[in-house]
Amino acid sequence: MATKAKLKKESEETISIKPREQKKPMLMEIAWEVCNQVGGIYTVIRSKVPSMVEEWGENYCLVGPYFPNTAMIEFEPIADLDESPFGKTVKKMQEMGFDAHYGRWLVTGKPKIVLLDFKALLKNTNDYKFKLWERHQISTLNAEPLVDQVIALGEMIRVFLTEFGETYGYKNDIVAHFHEWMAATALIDIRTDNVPISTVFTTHATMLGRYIAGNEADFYEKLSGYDWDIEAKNYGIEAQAKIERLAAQKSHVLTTVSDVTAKECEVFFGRTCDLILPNGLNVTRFAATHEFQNLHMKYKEKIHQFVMGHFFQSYSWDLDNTLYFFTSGRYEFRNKGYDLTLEALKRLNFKLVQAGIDTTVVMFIITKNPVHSIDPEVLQSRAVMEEIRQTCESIEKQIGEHLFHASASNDDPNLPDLNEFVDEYWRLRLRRTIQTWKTKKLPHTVTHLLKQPDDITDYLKETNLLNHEQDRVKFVYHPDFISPTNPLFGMEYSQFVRGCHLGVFPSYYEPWGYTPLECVVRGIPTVTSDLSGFGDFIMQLMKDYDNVGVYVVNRKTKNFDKAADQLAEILYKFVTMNRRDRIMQRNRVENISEIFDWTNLRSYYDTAHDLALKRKGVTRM
Ligand code: 1S3
Repeated sequence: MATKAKLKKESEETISIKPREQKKPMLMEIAWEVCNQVGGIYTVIRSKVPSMVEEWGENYCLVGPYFPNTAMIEFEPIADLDESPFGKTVKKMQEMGFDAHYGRWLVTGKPKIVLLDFKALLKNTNDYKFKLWERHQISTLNAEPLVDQVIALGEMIRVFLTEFGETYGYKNDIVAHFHEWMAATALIDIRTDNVPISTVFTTHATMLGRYIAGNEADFYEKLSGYDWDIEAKNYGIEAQAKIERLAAQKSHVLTTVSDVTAKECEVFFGRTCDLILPNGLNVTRFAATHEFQNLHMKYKEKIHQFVMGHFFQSYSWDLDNTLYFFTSGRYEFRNKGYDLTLEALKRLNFKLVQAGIDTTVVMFIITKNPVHSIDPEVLQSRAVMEEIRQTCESIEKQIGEHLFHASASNDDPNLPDLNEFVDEYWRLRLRRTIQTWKTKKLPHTVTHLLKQPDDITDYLKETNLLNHEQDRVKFVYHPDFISPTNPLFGMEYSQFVRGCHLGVFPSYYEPWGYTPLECVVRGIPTVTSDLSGFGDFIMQLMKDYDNVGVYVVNRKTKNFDKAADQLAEILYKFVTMNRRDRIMQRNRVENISEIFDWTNLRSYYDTAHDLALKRKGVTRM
C-alpha cells in the first residue's frame, strides 16, 4: 500500500532526530462524538481508548461536548480537580465562568475526559459567527442549527486549549487531535493565533462527498472536476465545507480513514492527506473456536423467536432451512447501498423461486427513520405467540405430572395415551389462542409505523416484495436501531449480528464502514464494496478475501445493474452453500479479526502524533 511506504519513511526520519530534554508530550483527542454517540466516530474513539491509555497513560485526555443525559450515564466527575494540567485548566475555566467538567469516561480504559457545556454560549453565536467571517471568511448564513452548536463548542475548545498551553507551559509538546468538522473551528483559531500546539485533523468523510454521492450519479467519475466552492453553495453547506477545508489546510498533519476518502480530500480540501488511519475495534477472541459458533447458535435461536412471532401468524416454514441476512447503518439510501441490496435481493428471490430452492432468506434492514411507534399489530402478533408458548408450557407441565403419576402407579410398561392427560380447559384455550392468532394477511414488511413512506417501503411496494408465501426472500424493515429494551428482539445489536448468517453492505459512499468489520470480528461473513474504505483495505491486504468470507462488490468498475447482478450471484452462492462449508467459512472470517485489533492499528495513530510533533521540532520519548 502506497500509504504504508510513506508511513515508514516518516518514522525513519523521526527516529533520526535526537531527543532533547523535555516533559512527556500530552495528547488530547477532541470530537463532537466524545461521550456522545451519533455514528461511527464514537466507535472509533471509544474502542480505541484502552490502546491509547496503554500508550499515553495519564497524559491522554478526551475533549467533547457536555450533554447531561449522556453524561449522567457515561461520565464520572473527579470531584476535587486534581493537580494534572487537565484538572488545573478546567478549574481555571470554571473561574472564568465557563461550564467545564472534568472526570473519567466510564468506558473500558476509563480515560480522563473534559466535557464542555456550550449551552450558555449559544446566545453569543452571532458574535462568534461574525468573528468566523471576519477572521476566516467562513459564511454561516442560513446554516443548519448544528453549526451554531459547533461554533459555540469550538469557542470553548479554543479557550481550553489556549489555557491548557499556558498551564502546562509551552514546550511544543502538546498534540491536539481533532476529529471531523464538528470539532474543528478551534483548530482553525489556534493555528491562526499561533498557539504552539501540534495539531492533527482526521476527517471521517467529507461533507461534500457525502452530499454529492448521495444525490448524483457518477460521483467518482466526476470527482476530479468538482469545484468545492460551487458545490458547497449548491448544497447549502458552505459553513460546514469551509470549516472542514480550513481545518484540513491549517492542521500540521491531515489524515483520513481510507485511501478512498483521501482522493476526495485532495479535491475538496486542496491538500494531500499525510497519512491514512484505518479504523479498528477491540477484538476479544475466545480461547476455543467453538465458543463463537455456540454464540451464533444461541442468538440465532432468539432471532427464530422473532421470526415465528412475526411470520408464522400468516404461514410457516422450516426454520432449520432458513438464513438470516441483514444490513444496517445510517439512513442514506444510495450511500449505504440499500438501493443495490434491495435490487439484488429481488433478483435473488427470482433465482431461488426459479431454481425451486426451498431455503428461506429473511432479510433484516436495520436503520433509523422517524417513526410514530412500533406497529401495534406487529407487537400483538408477538404477544399472542408468547401466550401460545405459555399455554404449551402449561400443557407440558400437566402432561408431565400426569404421566409420572400414571407410570408410578401402573404395572403396564407401555406408554399411556398422552392425549388423556390434557384436560379440556387447556385444549380449548390452546385452540382458541391459535385461532385468534392465525390470519390470512401477509406478514408486515415494516415493524414500525413510519411517519412517512420512504425509499425502502416504496421499493418493496413497487416490486411486490411483500412477504408473499411463495417468496423465498422475506423482508423485515426495522426503522430503529436494535437495543435490549426493544420488545421485538430483546437483544443487543452485537448479539443480533452474531445470530445472523451474513451482513450485506455494498456501500456507494463509505469512507470506512464499521458494519462489515463488526461482522468479521464476530465470525460472521459479510459483503462490502470496493468503494468503501474497509473493502478497499481488505483488497489491498489479501487476495483470497471472498474465500475468507469477505465478499466485495466491484462498484468502482460496474454500473448499478451489473453490480446488482454480481451481488445477487454472491448471495445465491451463499444460499446454496452447505451448512458445513458455512461453519468453516465462519471460522476463517473470525480468524482474520485480529488484524483489526487496535493493538495493531494504533501504530498508525502513533505515527500521526509523532509526525505532528516532529513538524513542531519535537521527538516523542
Ligand atoms: C463515518 O461515519 P458514517 O457512517 O457517517 O465515520 C466512520 C468512522 O470512521 C466511518 O466508518 C464511516 O464510513 C463514515 O460514514
